[in-house]
Amino acid sequence: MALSFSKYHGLGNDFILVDNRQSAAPCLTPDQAQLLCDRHFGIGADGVIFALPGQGGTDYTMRIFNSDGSEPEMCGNGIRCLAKFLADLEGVGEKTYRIHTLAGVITPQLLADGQVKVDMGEPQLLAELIPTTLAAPGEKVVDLPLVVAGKTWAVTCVSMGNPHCLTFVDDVDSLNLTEIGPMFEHHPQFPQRTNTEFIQVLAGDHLKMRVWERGAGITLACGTGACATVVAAVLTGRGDRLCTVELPGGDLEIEWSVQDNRLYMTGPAQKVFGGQTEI
Ligand code: ZDP
Repeated sequence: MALSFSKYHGLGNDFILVDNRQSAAPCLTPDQAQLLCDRHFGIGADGVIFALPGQGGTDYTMRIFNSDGSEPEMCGNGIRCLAKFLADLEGVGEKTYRIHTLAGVITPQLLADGQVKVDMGEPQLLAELIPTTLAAPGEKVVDLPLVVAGKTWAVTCVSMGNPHCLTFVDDVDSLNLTEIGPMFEHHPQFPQRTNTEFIQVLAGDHLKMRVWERGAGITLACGTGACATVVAAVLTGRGDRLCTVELPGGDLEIEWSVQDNRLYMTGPAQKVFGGQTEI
């Protein structure tokens, strides 16, 4: 069967977008998605995103499979790409969408300059909501010790719908992410596994971050991770509520609003190409 797709990226975090507006279930299995994400045997991507009909009064539903076939609740760079994809399908320019996700309703807004600003919702901080067993239920994990690779790291945990474990370090470039990333991701104290971010404070409003993603490994950017980064920086007194988060693929502007406790993320989303593939 031939499948039409479009390829988009947000700061090098790349996705295969599928127009699935005709049915409520994704037209690919997790196994098929995993194969399409393979950079040698498939199209190549960090994940596959399905644009599905809306539910509960939303415009559309987003579902996503990671490149290993697992299904995350949310995807920050992905939802910017989805908003661009939908606007391209509909032939519109500036528009705000209400998107149903497994992490609740997320609202991306296409701006006049081509950037996409997303209301990413409120962060969750309680241990059982991450989920993690690093603290008792009802407590937060802020700069608590976690032993990985024989070293004690001071970690902060934030859920943006999906789990994040964040560590501040002096020099992000010197880390061997390929080695330590999987150890954080699969640590038994994260029952749903975890996305893992390492952050270097360049200034109170400028944070440099590298990510090891659950189900995808090293990626060039992570939108939910950038939001979680600013939350962790504020909670630990290391950064401001309005920050530039510098990722290997480029910068995201993140604001954790005092007024409504929500995260606002602004960044690019770019179409690369469209095509057909056999599945
Ligand atoms: O939570 C997870 O399993 C992530 N791999 C989902 C993808 C997150 C993403 N990189 C983002 O930008 O938030 C797409």
